[in-house]
This record gives sequence, structure tokens and C-alpha cells, in this order.
Amino acid sequence: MQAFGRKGRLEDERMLKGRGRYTSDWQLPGQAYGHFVRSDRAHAEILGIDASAALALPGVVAVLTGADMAAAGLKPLPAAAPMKGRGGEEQRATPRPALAVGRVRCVGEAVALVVAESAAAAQDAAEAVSVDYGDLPAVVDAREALKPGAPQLHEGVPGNLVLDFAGGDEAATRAAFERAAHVVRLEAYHSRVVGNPMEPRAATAAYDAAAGIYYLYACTQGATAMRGQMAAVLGVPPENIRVVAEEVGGGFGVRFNIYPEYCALLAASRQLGRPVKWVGTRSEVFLADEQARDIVHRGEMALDASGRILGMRFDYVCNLGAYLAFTGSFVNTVNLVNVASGVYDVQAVHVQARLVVTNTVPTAAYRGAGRPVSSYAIERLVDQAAHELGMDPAELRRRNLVPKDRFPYKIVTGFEYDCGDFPGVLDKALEASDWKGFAARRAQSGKRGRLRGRGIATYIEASGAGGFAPYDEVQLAWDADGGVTLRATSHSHGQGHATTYAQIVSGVLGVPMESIRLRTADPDMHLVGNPTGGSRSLLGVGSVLLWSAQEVVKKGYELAADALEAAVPDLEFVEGRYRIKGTDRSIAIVELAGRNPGALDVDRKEKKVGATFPNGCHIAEVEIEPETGEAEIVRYVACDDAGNIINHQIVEGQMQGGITQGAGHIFGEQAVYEAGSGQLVNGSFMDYPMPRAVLVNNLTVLDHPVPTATNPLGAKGVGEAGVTGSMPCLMNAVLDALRQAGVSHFDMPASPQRVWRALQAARGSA
Ligand code: MCN
Repeated sequence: MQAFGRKGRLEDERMLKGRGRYTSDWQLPGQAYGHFVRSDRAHAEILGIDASAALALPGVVAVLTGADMAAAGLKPLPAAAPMKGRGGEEQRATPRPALAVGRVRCVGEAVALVVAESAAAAQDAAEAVSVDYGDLPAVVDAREALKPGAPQLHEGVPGNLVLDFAGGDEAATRAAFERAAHVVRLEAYHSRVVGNPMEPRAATAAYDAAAGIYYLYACTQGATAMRGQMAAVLGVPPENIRVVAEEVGGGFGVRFNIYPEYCALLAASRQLGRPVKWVGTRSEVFLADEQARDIVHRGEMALDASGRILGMRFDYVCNLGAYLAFTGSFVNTVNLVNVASGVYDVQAVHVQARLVVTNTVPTAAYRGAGRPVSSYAIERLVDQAAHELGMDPAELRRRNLVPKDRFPYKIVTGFEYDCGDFPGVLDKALEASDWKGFAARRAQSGKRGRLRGRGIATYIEASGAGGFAPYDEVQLAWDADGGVTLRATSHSHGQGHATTYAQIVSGVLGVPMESIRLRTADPDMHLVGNPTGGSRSLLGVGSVLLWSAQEVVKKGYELAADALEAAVPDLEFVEGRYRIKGTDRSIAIVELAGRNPGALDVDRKEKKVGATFPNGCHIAEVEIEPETGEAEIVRYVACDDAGNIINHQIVEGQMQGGITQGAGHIFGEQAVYEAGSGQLVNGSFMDYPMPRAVLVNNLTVLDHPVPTATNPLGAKGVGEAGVTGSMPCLMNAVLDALRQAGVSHFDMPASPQRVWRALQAARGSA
């Protein structure tokens, strides 16, 4: 692979100079503006909607409701491929309309769409829409929602239970617990978070009546999945829907699925015969973007007398929110079991997950999408075991790692880890963290009145296969100016695909990276492929680009032989030129492409690569100031196996971002709903603490590559690894610090107030 010589990413200059085109930058001729009337109740019957006052205001074009959507023939938003529950039981449906019909089930649910000649007029008119509600009791906690007598949300979901999922070997696990010398238990809460990409959600919908084509300009992680989901709602073939997205200001999983607003806007543009534009606010991000996690788990570990893990079982209760989002069941089933035994050599594992509806905003994928939850459950339990057994937590881990010579290693839930060197990763991280010097550092902190704690997590995650398309298709075309245009379905929303894909293609074709352009937003291109998710874009799409570029070189040999009047076997391809071996007679591939328009293009190249399993070991040290409860990360070492790395700068950035996202979750982020009223009580940046740059200090990112054979790049995914490793590592560090003051259990978030209260409580009971 060509070395990465330039400073910075290809896309940075465009974005830093304000030349990026985000959703709200698109202006269509004749566009009107939409504003959504949202429910201020968590659970209520809609007794009536009076739009007369709104319609009388200047500039108002229309007020559309759920009844209009039904009249336009819109179907409920779909869920992803239905998961099976215990005994093959089907997942239950929670029909979610584009605009509420008859009942609202969470605050923020869109009840009406006001369309006007300006955004301000639409907003003013929305205030004048009067909705008559009949309040119903609400439930926001998934465990409460499972209790008899709890408010019921959907007719077809008795007991609010959408799915009772199980995976692993229940009998073997029971047997392991029966012969255990020690059993360790831990219950923990994974707090609910709001994705909060920098760009609030926005969309412009337009309908071309002559062609019967819908256009949606939106911020998305990939048009292909959205197109399929919208086709199901609108009842038209996917080819009749074009999704346009150029720059996307962050996704983090919450820009993966369609949203009700997009469907309502598309229906409105068709009905009104003009484009309708909506630019959401940060408040709407809090109330109407998918949220994530909100899971309680109970974990149990069986060990023998020497600290060997004999078995593990986990029971998750997952809060789906008011409706099952498209990826809602996937993240709480498959992604909880695809790395069910972590990096450990243990076959007796059983996982149960109950997926429950409540009167809260729907939850779905969020960076890691289930895998950080599973990793948190396993790694906190291992630490608890080390504590109870009085063992060094690194040593307990080492004793149980899958040895290097056991790959491919099939885990009990059927997934197969392709390759890895877990002991090597652990050793490198231990050394870099100066594991042995911790006691002295702790003593130093103690002298300053601070509680120092150390946490470790050895994690693994699945990246790869991509479940939304049967394969990934790309296109590679030479341009008249000698450049190359690549087309792919994965969508970059911060990951730097334009740079890394160009690097791969440039490395094969020998043309400068700067002359390679990536287009993922061409609505007329109907490539098959996966959106960006599951940290798979490099190994999925990047691999197909590599093969395509190699195919181009191969195709060029005949043309070069003609041009040089030589025989193909006498030619070699070096640094972008076909040369007659042992001579200085050559021709550049770019020149051949120019002379033979289209001949060196690859129109559609398709292929699927297998899953692969990035893994790593993170070690953190935190200091807690007992008087304020403030926690500070004072050392952090991340050693990760991402296989071969294409671009170290980007990978380091991904790790940094992921670790900071995990740290944000551990140290502060939590969306809080009030029991009873079902109101989101911290729906703004005034009271929802996003991580700040200073949160993650003294970060060392190391790599320990074990190239995979499942793709030609030898690469593993990296986009989510930082979150998966950091969450358990940081919480283990916090608890290690707090244990010195007598705190034995602590749940995220470790905000100053919660830490301080835990210390006060421990002091009080001492
Ligand atoms: N890369 C590399 N070498 C490797 C692995 C990856 O050079 N061995 C590079 C890739 O070429 C790519 C980047 O690292 O430029 C991330 O690649 P990959 O791991 O394939 O992940 P994806 O591109 O599929 O990104 C998805 C992942 C997910 S699922 C979420 S959520 C997420 C994330 O990436 N959301 C992000 N990273 C994000 N980063 C930003 N800035 N914003 C988001 O919303």
C-alpha cells in the first residue's frame, strides 16, 4: 500500500473553508417550509386537531395530519428483518406512522406538519395548531413496563414485550455454574444517550410528478438503506426514490434509519406540488432523533478455584422507546451475541434480552450498537471477579484469553473470530501503561488527597459482513481531465472515506490521490451496497475498490501492448506506467485511459467480504477529587488490533473520537425522563453534558496489527472500537478509585454530583 505522504485529509480543505454542502444548504426553486407540531405528552389519545387558526395566518400553505398521511396511502415505518425470539417466536409489530394517528406514545412525536412560505411563518403557525389530548398513564422504565398493570402501548404487544430473545447454550451454562468454585454477580445500568451529531436533522423533499420520482435531500449514513425503507412506507419501488446527501455533519448511528418526518415531507411535497424544506433544531435532536442504550443488565460468572472462567450468563432488559426503530431489534439481539464471550476461551455462555416498549423516544444504533453494551457487561464482570477473588485483573484476563493458536475460534453463539493475538495486545498495553508502577502513582495521588483508580478492558467487536445488501458495488471511471471518479454506497459522515479510498486506488493505479474523487451522493446511480455502519466501510467497500483498481490495471495491458507495439508478457506495470521490461519505453495509464475513453472504466464491481473482529486492550487511570466528586482521566493507553491500517492519522482520529464518546457516556451523558409525566427533563445542552475536548487527557494510541485473511486489505474496522474499549475500562477505573473510599457499586454516569453522593453515602455507612 502506498505510504500516506500528505498532511491532512482530502476533504478537510473543502469543509474548513465552508465549501461543504450540508442538507440545509440545498435550495430548490419554489420550495415551501415545514415545521412539525410535536406532542408535549408522553402518552395520550388525540381527541382532535384544530388547524383553523393556523391556516388563517399569513403565508400558511397547509397543515397536514396523520389522517392526510393515511389518505395518501402511507404505510407504517418498517422494522429491519424480524428477529426470532425464544422458541422461534415472532417479534411483535409496533406500527409507527409518519404523523401520529389517534394516539401519541412519547414526547416529541410529530402530530402535524405545517407548511408555509417561510420557515418563520411555519413556526408561528405551528404554535396556533390546537391539539386536544386525553392523557393516558405513561411508563418510561423498561422494567416497570414489564410489570403487570403497566400502561400498555400497542395493541399487538401484550405486556409491552416486543421480543424475548435468547442465544448461546443454556444447558452448558447451567452445568458450568453447578460446578463453579466461585460465582460473581453484577447488575449495571447503561444510561440512555442522545446521539447529537453536530448537524441537526434536516430534509428537503421534492416530487417529480412527470417522472413519478421522489427526491429526498437529507443527512444520512447511506442512501441505499433509506431508499428501501422509504419505498416500504410510500408503496413505490426503490428506483422511484432518490436520496441526495453530500456533506453529513456526523451520524454516530442515529442517521442510519429513515424517520417519520422524511415520509411526511415526501407526502407533503407530492400533495402540494412543490418542494418542502425542514431544518430541525437542537431541541428536535433531543426529542425526535433516535436515542440509544437505556439497558439494564444482570451478569453472572462462574469460575473455578484457579480463576478460570467456566461460564457466563447475561440478562438484558432493553428499552426500545415508543416504537421499534428499523435497527432497534438488531442492536439488542445479534449485536449482543456476536461477541458474547468477549476475548475469553469459554463455551458455556447464555444471553437473554427482553426488548420492551415504553413512552420514550425510540432507541436504535449508536456507535457500537450493542457491542459496547456486551463488552461493558463482560468486562465489568471480569473486574468484579478479580476484585472478589483478590486477583490482579490483568492476570485474571490473561488466564482466560483465547490463545493465539486457536483461530479461527468459533464462539458458542455460532460466530467465528477470524484471527487475533489477544495476549500480545494485552502485553503491549500493560507495558505502555506501566502497569507495575501504578502503586507508586496511586500513593502520590493519595498525598495530594486524590483517589486514583486504574481500569482495564480487553474487548472485541464484530465488523464486516454488512447485512443490508447482499454485496457492495462500486464504480470506477476515468474523467476527461485524467482524474478518476469513484462511486460507492457507503457514506462518509466524518470518517475520511474520500482520503482512504483514494489512497487505496492511488496505490494500485499510481495516479496522485488528489486526482481521485469520491461520489456517494449521485441520486441517479443505483449501486447496490451497504450504508456506513458496523465499522465495515473500509473492509467492505475499500476491498471492492482495490479489486476494481487491480482490474483496471489488468485491462490496460492489452491497450498498452498495442500502444507500445510490444507483447503483453514483455510488459510490467510500475508506478502508474506500463513499461517494456528492461527498457525506458513506457506509457502512463492515465494517457491510455485518455486515448481510449471508457475502456479502462469499471462499471460495476461487486463482492462481499466476510466479518472480521477488531479487538484491543485499553487501560486508564483516573483521579477523583473527593471534595467535589470531579473525575479526571490522567493516563489512557489504547492498544488495538485493526489489522492492516490504511491511514494512521485517520485511525488515530477515529480512536480518539470513539474513546471521547465512550468517556462522555461514562462521565456525564444521560437522557433523563421523569417517571409519571414521561417528560425528557434534560433536552438541551444546558443540562445534557456533551464531552469537552479536555475530558480525555494523556491518550496513547498503539496498534498491534494481526492482518485478517477475510479481505484483501487485511484490515479490520476501527470506527466503533474506541467506544467499545473505553466504556468498561473507564468505569472499572472509576470504581477502582471509589473502592478505596468504601464504595462497592457504582453505575454510570460518573458525574461529579453522583460520585460525590456515592462517597458521602459510603462515608455515612462506614
Ligand atoms: N481505516 C483505516 N485502516 C483500518 C480501518 C479503518 O485506515 N484498518 C479508516 C477507514 O478507511 C475510514 C475510517 O478509518 O476512513 C473508518 O473506517 P471503518 O472502521 O471502516 O468505519 P466506517 O467508515 O464504516 O465508519 C463507521 C463507524 C461507525 S459505525 C460510526 S457510528 C461512526 C464512526 O465510524 N460514526 C462517526 N466514526 C465516526 N466518525 C465521525 N467523525 N463521525 C461519526 O458520525
